[in-house]
Amino acid sequence: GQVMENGIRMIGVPVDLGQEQRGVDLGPGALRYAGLSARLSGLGYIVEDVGNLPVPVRDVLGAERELRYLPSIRQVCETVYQAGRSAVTQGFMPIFMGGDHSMAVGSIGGVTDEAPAAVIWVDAHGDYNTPQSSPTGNIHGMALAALLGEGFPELVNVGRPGAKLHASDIILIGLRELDPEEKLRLRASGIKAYTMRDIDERGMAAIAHEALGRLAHRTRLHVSLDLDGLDPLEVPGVGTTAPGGITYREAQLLMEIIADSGLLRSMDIVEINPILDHSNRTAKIAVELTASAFGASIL
Ligand code: 6HN
Ligand code: MN
Ligand code: MN
Ligand code: MN
Repeated sequence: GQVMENGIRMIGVPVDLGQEQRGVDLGPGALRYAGLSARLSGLGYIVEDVGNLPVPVRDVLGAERELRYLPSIRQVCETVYQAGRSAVTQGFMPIFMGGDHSMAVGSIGGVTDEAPAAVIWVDAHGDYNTPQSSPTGNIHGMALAALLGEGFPELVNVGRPGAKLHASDIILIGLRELDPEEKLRLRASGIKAYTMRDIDERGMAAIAHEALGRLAHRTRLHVSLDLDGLDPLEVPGVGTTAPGGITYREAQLLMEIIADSGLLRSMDIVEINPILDHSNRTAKIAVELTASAFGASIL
């Protein structure tokens, strides 16, 4: 394939099927209107927006509702997987614009098709439920478990059979809301998670550096940024809010330290719900955080 140095490929994934609130499917538009492409090209990248991948609208999927839209989410994740795999093969750094977090099954699967990658998963939640442990049944709360080979086989086997990550490849930052069984599962998993308490006690800089150190066995990094990891007072445009989150400044610092590592190769920006937002504030903040992760500096 065509090799392009310094190329970023924006891929819209307007999926809202992994959860119940309406509006998350509008995330890709919100990020475009907040100027993501121009912000990144201003940093010197060649930016290509390939538009939105095909995603079924839930209003026409009536009978799938009782299946929690699993067949459609699987199909979307297959499409996302191939788009991610192609971007990497062609030398682009993909940015997947969600959509809810269920699409990470495809994005992280796709970017690890040729070679493994480490993942920093910024989230209030663990997204580590199985169909058995989930109190809601919402598939966006199962994405990380599926990537580790647990839960619906339809999701575990997206793109290629089996787990896409080892527990040691993934670090959670911003955790503060787990379901009871999910908590037991996460404790037993070997996944390193930095909770809000860790951030409060030790500071984001120490945690960011330690996280990167723990992922040093990999040469490529994917950041999965669930905007609900930030405090909902700062980013009101998310569906699954949990109070007491990462501040804008802490998130900026994390992204700046990630940029310094030189390892970032791909990113998800998920769970933005413009219907719940004020003046596209959440997408604007997401654009600034993405720019920082890709090397924007103040001075
Ligand atoms: N997310 N633990 C809850 C559930 O329904 O499983 C919330 C999941 C949130 C998922 O925000 O990506
Ligand atoms: Mn999430
Ligand atoms: Mn979340
Ligand atoms: Mn509001």
